[in-house]
Amino acid sequence: MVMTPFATQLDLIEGTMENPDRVVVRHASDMRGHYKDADALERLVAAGDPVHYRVYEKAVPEVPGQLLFCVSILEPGTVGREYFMTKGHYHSVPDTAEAYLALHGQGYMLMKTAQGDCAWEFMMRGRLVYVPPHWAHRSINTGRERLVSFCVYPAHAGHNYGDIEAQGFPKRVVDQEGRPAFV
Ligand code: S6P
Ligand code: ZN
Repeated sequence: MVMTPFATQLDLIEGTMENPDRVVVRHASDMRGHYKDADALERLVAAGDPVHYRVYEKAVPEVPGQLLFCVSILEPGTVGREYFMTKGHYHSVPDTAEAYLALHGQGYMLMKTAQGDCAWEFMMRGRLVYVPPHWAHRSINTGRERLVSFCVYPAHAGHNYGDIEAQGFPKRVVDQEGRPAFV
């Protein structure tokens, strides 16, 4: 049976999707273990546990040949000196790539491989970051406004968060006198 074509409407500045099938909302409390300054994160949780990021998706069958796409909004802010970021993940099917188109705000895509390579790419409106297969990826908002991006990836890719929870990334991105520094 063939699938029926569909369309959806995105707001490229707000980073929202009309009639999403899934909305992932991650609060500060969902980010435990990811920031160096755990006490600063707990202060943020106690002060109201604000939303860190939201991801809007349409559901498609998660099988080879299909594409999943999403629009996401990462709020600005810092935990200690570290900029707000996503958890980050490898794909469960490691040989699957992902393309990220930045729509609003400024930040970085931080990437790493299991072999110890580390790379980052700047994100601003109109910049497309290509995350090749086998690279874990995390987005980081280093600006003062929301970082909004659109992503697309093979629908069977899946998410592997465990390896990042266990090992983190080789670099942290911190505010040094108002500018992002990779430490
Ligand atoms: C999925 C894609 C994005 C992220 C989203 C949130 O492969 O990379 O949809 O899921 O940016 O990040 P994370 O690390 O919490 O899934
Ligand atoms: Zn991904």
